[in-house]
Amino acid sequence: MPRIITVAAAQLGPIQRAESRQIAVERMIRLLERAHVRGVEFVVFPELALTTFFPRHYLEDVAEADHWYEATMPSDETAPLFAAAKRFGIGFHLGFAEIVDEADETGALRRRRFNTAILVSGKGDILLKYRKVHLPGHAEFDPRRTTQHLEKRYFEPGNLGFPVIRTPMGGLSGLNIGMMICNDRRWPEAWRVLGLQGVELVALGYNTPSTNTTGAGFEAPHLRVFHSQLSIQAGAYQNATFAIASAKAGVEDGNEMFGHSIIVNPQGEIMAQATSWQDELITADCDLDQCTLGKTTVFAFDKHRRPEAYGPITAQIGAIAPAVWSREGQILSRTADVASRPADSDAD
Ligand code: CDT
Repeated sequence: MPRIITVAAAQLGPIQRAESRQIAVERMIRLLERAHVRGVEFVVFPELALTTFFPRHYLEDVAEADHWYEATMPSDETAPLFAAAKRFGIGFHLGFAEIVDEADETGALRRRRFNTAILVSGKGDILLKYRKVHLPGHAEFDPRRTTQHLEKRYFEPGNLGFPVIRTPMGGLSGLNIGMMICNDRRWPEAWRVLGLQGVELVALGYNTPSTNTTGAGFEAPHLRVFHSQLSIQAGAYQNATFAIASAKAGVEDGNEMFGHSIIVNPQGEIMAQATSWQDELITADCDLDQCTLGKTTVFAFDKHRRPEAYGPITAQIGAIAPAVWSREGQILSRTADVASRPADSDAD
């Protein structure tokens, strides 16, 4: 029996700062209706799908931003989305800002804020939660930037690792689904941690500006799309998994985001791609048995991985300068840390 699941990326056009969650949820329900007509069983919505990408807005007091976060899920405002998905029997991945009173690593109970995504079954059950690990941007107002990117101000790094769950979805009795959020897709470490749990389908949402907003130099917009897709295609191929990447697109609060949502197969090929900057549903039939070739041959991890050679991946953060060659054949001592960088350096 082939293991085929019909999936969709539900790209969202811009959600302006003044727009309510209710409007965003209504738009998502319209996309679910279209998904239902097309026989879709699993839908991926973008990162921070319920609001504008608010980390572009600086607020002196972080608590002033609390209205952009969700304290419960589902809430009164998001319950209609859950109800619609349940009515159609469609599972979904949803990104949102989470606020919670939770103990930290020291045991202290405090208010915490995360950039979060949940995986919801076609019956409306929350199956898995992920909190974004790689937070780009900066924590303080940066006057050099054309647009702020204050994820480090508004969120803590995720504390749930990169989880994968085996779950029924659509007509399948079990498949391995993992999650990541936006900037995570650029980090091979994130993909590999999912790969090491046998992931077959990676769900990820993103909000990526079309232009480099750091003020640090020119970056061609087409290359920013290329880098996004390069990362997703490489991650899918190197871990023999499908990936559904769903964007927020278009001009939001005066800032353009590039869309280009894609669905990728385990060979790294793009199966479907969004072509608008609006709400758009792209779909693909994913035969999960296509994961088997990569997982049992070139990326049979149990046969070929050499973790004894990968120590620096987890032992260090920044790059360390290599030993220096000399004509006398002596290896001179290592020099300074080449990763020296401003404490609050940007990523976007
Ligand atoms: N939301 C998010 O993580 N955006 C970042 C912007 C950096 S652009 C190089 C991203 O990685 O897409």
